[in-house]
Amino acid sequence: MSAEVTVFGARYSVYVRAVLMALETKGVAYALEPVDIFSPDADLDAYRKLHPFLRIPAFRHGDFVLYETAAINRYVDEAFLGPALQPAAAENRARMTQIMSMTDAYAYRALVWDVYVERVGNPAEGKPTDEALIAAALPKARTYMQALHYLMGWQAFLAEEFPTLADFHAAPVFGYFLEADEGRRLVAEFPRVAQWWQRISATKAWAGAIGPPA
Ligand SMILES: N[C@@H](CCC(=O)N[C@@H](CS)C(=O)NCC(=O)O)C(=O)O
Repeated sequence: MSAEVTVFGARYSVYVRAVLMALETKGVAYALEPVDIFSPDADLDAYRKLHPFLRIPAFRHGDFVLYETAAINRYVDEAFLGPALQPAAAENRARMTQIMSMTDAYAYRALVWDVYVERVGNPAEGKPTDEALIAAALPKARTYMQALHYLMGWQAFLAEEFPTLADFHAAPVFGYFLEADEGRRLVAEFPRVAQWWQRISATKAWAGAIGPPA
């Protein structure tokens, strides 16, 4: 199947994974154009035209170029046929947006950078771990888990009975957080959230987004 859209970025990125999960669920064929934003050797001059803030992902559909994951994923849902990725009811739709915003503002840095990178990523690269960063991040991670537990209630997914953009925003953050012992211990304290992770990580969208093992 020839690609309908292009995603610029790399599969290791939380935000690229969120977009790939949306495309996989929607059934939109994509090409992933490599941009290694963290490589000191990367020549990012051309990429700056697509994303002036030099983050990944950027996205192109025909002549239409877009950046910012929440905007890209809403566009993917609304511009293509396939299953709905946003709730129809106003309350659930607002919850979805709330969870995406919470994940950006309060979870991404604490769970991915302060816990996963410090506990797992840095040692793997022979770099030291900053225990103070981890210690300061864990209460923030707990607040995020408590909020998700409360907001999702007894639904199968975070904002609905089916996966929505909220799940695609949160799942990649969990994927990294759960690689750390602290992450596994914390999530285990919230069975509804832990069961949600079992559900979302069993989807074809998640498998497609993370791709084959490196
Ligand atoms: N607000 C952006 C955030 C994207 C983002 O922070 N991506 C990370 C990778 S997961 C990145 O490009 N980081 C590069 C940097 O911080 O220099 C979005 O929603 O797409």
